Amino acid sequence: MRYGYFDKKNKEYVVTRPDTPTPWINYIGSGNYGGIVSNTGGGYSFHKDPQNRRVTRYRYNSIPMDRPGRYIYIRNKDTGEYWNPGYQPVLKKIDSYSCRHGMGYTVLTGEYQGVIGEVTYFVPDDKNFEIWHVKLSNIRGVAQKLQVFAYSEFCFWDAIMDQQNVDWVQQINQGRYDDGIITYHPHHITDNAAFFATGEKVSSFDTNLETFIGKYRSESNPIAVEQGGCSNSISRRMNGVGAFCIDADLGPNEEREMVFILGFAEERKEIRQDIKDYLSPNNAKAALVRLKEYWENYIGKLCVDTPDEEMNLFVNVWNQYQCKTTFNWSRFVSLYQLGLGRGMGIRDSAQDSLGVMHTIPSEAKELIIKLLKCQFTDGRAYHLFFPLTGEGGQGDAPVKKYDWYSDDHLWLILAVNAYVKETGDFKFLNEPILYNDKTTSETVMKHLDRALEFTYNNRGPNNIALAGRADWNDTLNLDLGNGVAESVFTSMLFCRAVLEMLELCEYLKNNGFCSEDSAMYKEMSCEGVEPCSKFSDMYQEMRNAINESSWDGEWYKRAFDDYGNPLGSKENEYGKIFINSQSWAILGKVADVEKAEKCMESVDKYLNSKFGIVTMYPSYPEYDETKGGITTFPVGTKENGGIFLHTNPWMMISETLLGNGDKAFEYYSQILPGKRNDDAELYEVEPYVYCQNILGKENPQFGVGRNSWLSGTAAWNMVASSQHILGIRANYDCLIVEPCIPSNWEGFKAKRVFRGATYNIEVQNPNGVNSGIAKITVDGEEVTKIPVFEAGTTHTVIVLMK
Ligand code: IFM
Repeated sequence: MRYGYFDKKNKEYVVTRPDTPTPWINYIGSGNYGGIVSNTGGGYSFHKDPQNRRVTRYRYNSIPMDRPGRYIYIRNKDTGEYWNPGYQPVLKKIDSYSCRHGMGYTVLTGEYQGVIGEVTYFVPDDKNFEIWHVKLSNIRGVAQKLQVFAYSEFCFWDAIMDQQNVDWVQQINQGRYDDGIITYHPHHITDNAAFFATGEKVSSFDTNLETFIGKYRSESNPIAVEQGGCSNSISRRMNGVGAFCIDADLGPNEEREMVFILGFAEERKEIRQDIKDYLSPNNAKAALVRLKEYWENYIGKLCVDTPDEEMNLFVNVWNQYQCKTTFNWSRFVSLYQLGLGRGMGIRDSAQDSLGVMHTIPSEAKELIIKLLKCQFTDGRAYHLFFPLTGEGGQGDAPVKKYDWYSDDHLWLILAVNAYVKETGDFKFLNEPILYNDKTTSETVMKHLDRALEFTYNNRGPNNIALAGRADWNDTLNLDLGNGVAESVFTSMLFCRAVLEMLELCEYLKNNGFCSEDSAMYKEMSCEGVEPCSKFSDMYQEMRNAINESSWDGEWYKRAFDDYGNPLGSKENEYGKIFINSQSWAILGKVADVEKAEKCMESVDKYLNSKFGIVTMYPSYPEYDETKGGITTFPVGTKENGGIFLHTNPWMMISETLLGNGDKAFEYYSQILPGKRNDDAELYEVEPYVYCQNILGKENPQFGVGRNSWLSGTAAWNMVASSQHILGIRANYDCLIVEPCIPSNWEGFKAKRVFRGATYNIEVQNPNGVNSGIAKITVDGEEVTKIPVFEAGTTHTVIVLMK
């Protein structure tokens, strides 16, 4: 069954019935103030940090699900009937309903008894507040006496404390009202406040939740709405609400617009001044136009026209949009990750930066700097950090012998290299950055060097990387205290990272960047050993060690446990084969061609399924402490044999590196969320963004998706599709176009903005090949390399495949 459709022209997903199998959400805001809005108006808001600056509440794990939210109630004064444009929370069957999720905004529209209510939620101009623009239309030829109630339930800013220390929180919360502005703050805080405001004439208001709803009622039937007015309550204890009642009588066919503003103020005396330009409906609408322009510009750096409509839709709009959201919020705050405790993941954010590099590289750089500051002086890194304070943390995996994850620091190399290739900003490599001890500072390049050294210095009995608490797979917890468990995946990631360092150093050396007085050069050469040979030796050594210890005949093993036993081997009863040690054998250039092809065949044979490639097979049936978290999941779930989508683009890239464009595209296509639009009853999650996991082929609920939005799937699918299938990627001194496409494509077109210049690219595939280039012309001249052009210029690139 379908619950909606893509409106391609307006770049919106339109939900056409409110009872979606899970809340289908959107994000508003740009990474500072913002929040989540579901297709029925459910969700919550926060300022910079969902743990420490929560603005409104949300009840997870609760039925009725998806409450509370940003609610507009429309009440008919004559009949006393009331309803919501978004259906929740009153659940009145309305005459029509739609939810339009666009980039950075959501519009809920409902119609009931001749009144159309429309509410648009968005954050204007990256401010610390959000606008709810409400439009009421009386489409009947008779006057209607109406009231609008606007409602949001405040949260104590520390969202953990809000649930844990009710005794304290409920004694100190204070709600106040002053001429259209409700403020909410703890008693002892004199500057900050959360607020809810309107420019309309307020008939009545409430700041106390119990008064607005009634102690034994719910958001479905608040006493204030039922009675047709609020009580002007001032909350001196208990729970807070921002609630307004506005009279909105409409003549025949008359319309009325109004604006509500919900936000967080660092200085509460400045709220009125801060919001004054946004309170009028016209100004609010103008801000929405600016927001749409921002997003057009954001996605406009890459635009493709391929024979596959779904690919176009995702590369051009939805995948790019999702990448910005993962870039903003890592794995911190969604309807599945609660914005509590977890913070921004170091490995996650480093990977997320890859998905936005082509469009906002300077913001990516800022994030990368924060990540480098999370590194210890020995090269490893915190597992996560909190955006408000920049403080780091170590995550949840059990600590036995080691307290570090084996992979976090290595991803930084991929992120920095991608940044330099996109921008040509080599100076960045020489910038000093503090370590997390806040006193030692070294260049970016040295930070990366130290990351490699950490893994190199922490190898186990097979001379490959120790596993630590876990690697990319948070749930593979092999360290039991012996300290010998090893990760084949991390070893392969190390190979990839060291090759990227080598590539970078060779470029620097050959292009005069490594002068004797360059700080980074001096810092990196170790006891007189020149960096390029150092990295080349490190790579060879690790590659040999992996091949000697971990080749299993048809695929690579995944790890060795703390007793030295392999995981991901044909000698195992369960967990015989894992996906990541096959794809990364290719990404890390560990496998020779013969082994690489065997790995790919084995993945296709044992792991692939119609909804995507599972992480491993067969799944572990029971808990096993030698493997840890992975065996806490039932068979076919998440890391235990589920389709953990983040891993699938690594397979796509691997196939392209072997020249298999048909297979790469098959893997790409089979997990495109849009392809599940007509199958939403089974899939359950939003068809416009990737989810993190789909229950795998061994699970009785095979095909059900979960944990939508915040997943490395977004960035890596962006990389796989645009940089490897379509083959358009940045390099230090040129743009590369090296497609690996389905053989039945006659070609494709693309526009790519690179360092400010626009490249209009046409790829021609007259002989129906997957890969291989016969000729490239730029502005009519044959070239071997597509040059960097002056910003502001436009160029035509024609790539003729063999
Ligand atoms: O790699 C991790 C990620 O950091 C958080 N979510 C789960 C992934 C796989 O375990």
